[in-house]
Amino acid sequence: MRYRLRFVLISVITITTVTIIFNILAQQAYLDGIKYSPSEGCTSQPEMKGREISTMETRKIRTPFTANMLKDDFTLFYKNYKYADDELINFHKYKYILKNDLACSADDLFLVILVHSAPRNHEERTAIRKTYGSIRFHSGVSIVTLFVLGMLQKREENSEGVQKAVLKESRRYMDIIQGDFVDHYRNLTYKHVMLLDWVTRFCNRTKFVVKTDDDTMVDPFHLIEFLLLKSPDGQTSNFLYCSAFRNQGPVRIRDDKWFVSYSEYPYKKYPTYCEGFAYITSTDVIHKLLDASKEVPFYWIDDVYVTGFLPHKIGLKHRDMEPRHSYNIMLQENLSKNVTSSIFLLAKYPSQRDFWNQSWNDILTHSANR
Ligand SMILES: *[C@@H]1O[C@H](CO)[C@@H](O)[C@H](O)[C@H]1NC(C)=O
Ligand SMILES: *[C@@H]1O[C@H](CO)[C@@H](O)[C@H](O)[C@H]1NC(C)=O
Ligand SMILES: *[C@@H]1O[C@H](CO)[C@@H](O)[C@H](O)[C@H]1NC(C)=O
Ligand SMILES: *[C@@H]1O[C@H](CO)[C@@H](O)[C@H](O)[C@H]1NC(C)=O
Ligand SMILES: CC(=O)N[C@H]1CO[C@H](CO)[C@@H](O)[C@@H]1O
Repeated sequence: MRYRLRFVLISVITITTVTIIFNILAQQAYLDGIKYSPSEGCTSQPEMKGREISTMETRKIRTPFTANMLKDDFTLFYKNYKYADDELINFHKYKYILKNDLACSADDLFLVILVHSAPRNHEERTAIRKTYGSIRFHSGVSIVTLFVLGMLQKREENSEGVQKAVLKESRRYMDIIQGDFVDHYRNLTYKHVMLLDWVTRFCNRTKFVVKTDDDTMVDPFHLIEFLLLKSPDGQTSNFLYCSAFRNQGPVRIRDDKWFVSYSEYPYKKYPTYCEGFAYITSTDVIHKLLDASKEVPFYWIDDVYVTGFLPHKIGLKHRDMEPRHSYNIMLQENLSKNVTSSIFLLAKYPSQRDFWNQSWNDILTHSANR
């Protein structure tokens, strides 16, 4: 009897000790993760470290680690809105270098296509202007295509020359919206929320808004017909149409460009969000998303922030792309007659970009008179 008691006692003490040591080690490993993650999160841009470390350090205090956070309870991320104190994301204090609000003055404005672009991507913008961007009117409604840019940092190569060229481009085409923040992939959420701000302030007469990237071709004929079918008078509301990602989580591979550390985002899953190449919304959704952004703390992956957290906060459901009105990869075998089944054609790689002009010709041949 006494032996058995002693055995139980020793077991309990051993287990407790092991548990305590394990916890200390785990905690230490987590803190190490925080200490080193800032530089690892942006290896390709060492000169940007300054600001990044400071955001990380505040996050360290903001999100004390508990095992609970590894679960899927991502609402905790944005429920904590006393930390929603970013001048741009939460207070919308955008300084527009280029505003071009006259672009929205058409009486029957139906659709605005807003294209994320970078200051140096002059060629991509030219290619868009020469193809789908040249279509201003179809089936009795007006369309306008504009580009959304940030600024190069002064110390970047030829930054002044590039900025001069951007200003010249804007004078000539009047289709550039530029904010004064640094154009960088870690700053895309600034660009994206600025887009919401711009539509709300300067372009709220449009019925629909499309957000896309400058490596994606839009079939404007298909797009207009599709939207007119859904809503002949354009009075649709709560419409958010995209290729929705469900049950996805952050990339945890350290060398990946999109690596997210546990201190930046301690949960396993994201809410449902849209694939980045494009989404289509009714204009009321843009206003509602902008409003929701007042209370959702900054998160650097813009698709997750704008098409994930914000819709989730206001209870807006994504409408999945329908089979004959979705997207495809810009490849030979997907072109010709097959272009008619897609609204968007993606050219992420140079080998796909080679088909840019052919895609447009195929759209003009097979889709313009559908
Ligand atoms: C993002 O923009 C801000 C404001 O311009 C800038 O201070 C910061 O360095 C930028 N971040 C990155 C990673 O470029
Ligand atoms: C557009 O702006 C006007 C004036 O600010 C406002 O009255 C109207 O409600 C806005 N439209 C929408 C759809 O929010
Ligand atoms: C359309 O796509 C199908 C399936 O990928 C392919 O077999 C066919 O050859 C394509 N048609 C044209 C005209 O390119
Ligand atoms: C694509 O077409 C435009 C004019 O429509 C032309 O200026 C450009 O050189 C063409 N690009 C290629 C790669 O053929
Ligand atoms: C819809 C369709 O046919 N998509 C095709 C585009 O091209 C790639 C590569 O050949 C195919 O895998 C897709 O199925």
